[in-house]
Amino acid sequence: MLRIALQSKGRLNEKSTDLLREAGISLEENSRRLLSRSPNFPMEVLYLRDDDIPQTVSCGIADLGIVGFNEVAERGYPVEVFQHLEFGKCRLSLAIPKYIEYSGPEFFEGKRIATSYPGILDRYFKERNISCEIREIAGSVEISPSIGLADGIFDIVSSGSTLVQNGLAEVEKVMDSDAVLIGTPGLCEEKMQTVRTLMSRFTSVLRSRGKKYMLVNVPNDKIEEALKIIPSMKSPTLLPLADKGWSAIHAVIDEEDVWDKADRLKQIGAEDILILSMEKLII
Ligand code: PRT
Ligand code: ZN
Repeated sequence: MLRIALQSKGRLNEKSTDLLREAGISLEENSRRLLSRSPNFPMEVLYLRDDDIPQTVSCGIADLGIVGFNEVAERGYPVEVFQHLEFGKCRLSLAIPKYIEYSGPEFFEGKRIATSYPGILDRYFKERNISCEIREIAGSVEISPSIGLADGIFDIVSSGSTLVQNGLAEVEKVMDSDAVLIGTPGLCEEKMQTVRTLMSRFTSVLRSRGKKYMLVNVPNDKIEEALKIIPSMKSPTLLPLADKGWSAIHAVIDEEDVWDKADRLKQIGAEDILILSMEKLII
């Protein structure tokens, strides 16, 4: 049985439990429980604050965890990063008041920088031989320059609107982050088999996200042209229609391309374009 640590509440909680459910792993609904066992997969879930997940996994109290890569990098506990999960995407950046001219990372020499991620920032400046004063604060980092606590900040940025609201400009991106599946180093073979099953299910779920299934009828003499518009993952699925001279093509396409591809297919004489949601893509 594997134990996986998930964030108990916060930005990654819902997306982590959604991923498990979409991978066919049922979870008990009672959110007040700290530990809950899946009824249909050899796994129990331990709900923790995200700050505690890397250490809990590193020392083997949990075998696995889902946490922001930023937390893994900050805490520095030895863990295996098994898989990037493509949600919780953000970046960690340096920002300064927008009216100040920025000359490059040397700007920060001798400056005070407020952050909740002192470890990552310290490494960044040491690699560049820049010495500055890192002020560790737990929250509301972005107001530090306006109250005179710091000359700049180092924080998580997603849309960038928090920086703009606080009169700050992003000047250096230090790292990208997303949620990752981490594991205790050196898990036994029996547990690793379950981890591999889990990762392959996660891969299937992630692959099908943002994808649609398209069925389209095309005149036979337009098949070649149509296949250039909707290249398939492997060999295309081509089925003859009862109506002679016509065929149906089935293909998996990116959701964002649906309208563009449908318009182009219609222009070459395609008809009856059907777009379906895709639940899983198991390869
Ligand atoms: O209670 P617990 O300790 O478990 O949670 P927490 O409050 O420490 O973390 P939480 O839930 O806020 O975030 C969990 C993880 O989500 C982070 O470690 C990141 O990996 C990831 N993530 C993704 C983010 C953001 N996007 C994000 N935008 N974490 C925080 N923010 C905050 C950021 O701190 C800043 O205040 O949002 C603001 C910036 O957002 P924009 O869109 O205005 O740029
Ligand atoms: Zn936290």
